[in-house]
Amino acid sequence: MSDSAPLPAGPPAPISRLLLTGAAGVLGRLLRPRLHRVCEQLLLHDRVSSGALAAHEAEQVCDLSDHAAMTQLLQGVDAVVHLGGVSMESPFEQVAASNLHGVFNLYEAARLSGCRRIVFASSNHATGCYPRGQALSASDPPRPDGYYGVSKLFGENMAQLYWDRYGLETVCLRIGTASPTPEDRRALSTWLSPDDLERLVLAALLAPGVGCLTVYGVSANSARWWSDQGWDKIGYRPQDNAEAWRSQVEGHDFDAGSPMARLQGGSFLGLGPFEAGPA
Ligand code: NAI
Ligand code: 15L
Repeated sequence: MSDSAPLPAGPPAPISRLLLTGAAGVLGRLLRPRLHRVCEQLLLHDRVSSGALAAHEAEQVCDLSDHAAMTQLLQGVDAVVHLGGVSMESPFEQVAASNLHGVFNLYEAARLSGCRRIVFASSNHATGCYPRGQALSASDPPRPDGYYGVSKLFGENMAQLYWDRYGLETVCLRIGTASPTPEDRRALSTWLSPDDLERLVLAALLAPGVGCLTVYGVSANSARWWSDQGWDKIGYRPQDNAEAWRSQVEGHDFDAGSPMARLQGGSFLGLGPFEAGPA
């Protein structure tokens, strides 16, 4: 975070036009009905249609990698919840198109349109190569567990650049495992409940004067690895705790000693490399 950046001015609440990218995805569908109370119009974006629209909704379908379409999409947008993109470890070209070029297009379009705030869905996979159990804060050096994690760090760096140079505010959320309930042992540490996801995203959207900030996005899990650094700046107070599911899920884990069991990134450590080569 920079102290010398231009004076912050978050989006006025309610926000006139809020853009939700990745609206057709898992988290997009979850957040869509929870965002309308903070905006006058919710503009849904994805590369596929998000279905029938409510009165306060509009939609534009285009690819994040289409520079001209993204420039047009951002016209009149006050704030963005950016969920769109490749959401799991994948071959580099796929990650690059959506999460590198797509993020560049989003930030350039936001700068040109005068958009004030982006809430960027980063990921815990930015630090997925740390051992399980190691306490981390967003100030610790990154240790991405794949191209996907690297792409989220690219997004976090774009956020810092566009704050320092252009005064565009971003809250980067290093989301853990957002799901209805925790489903395995790892999620006892990484789980983010749907209600806490809503609390986190609304806090990141509406808090005044955030500048550029990166926080972990996780519920109040007793077993969580990640610090609450930055939560006070946006007023995020998680209410849920995965511990309530311990007896059902703690037996569900990867083979002991495997990278998936040893490292925080879990299953992503079992994906890739994607090109054939020497064993
Ligand atoms: P998802 O894969 O269900 O949704 C992503 C959406 O982005 C999809 O609807 C897809 O069509 C769209 N998309 C992908 N590439 C695109 C492109 N080039 N142009 C336009 N649209 C494109 O992912 P999910 O689970 O909803 O996650 C949302 C965001 O949160 C992602 O950025 C993901 O990396 C991040 N995240 C999610 C976590 C989780 O637990 N679900 C954890 C950490 C981060
Ligand atoms: C992510 O970044 C993914 O988008 C999501 O599908 C989950 O796998 C999550 O991380 C996780 O680490 O559990």
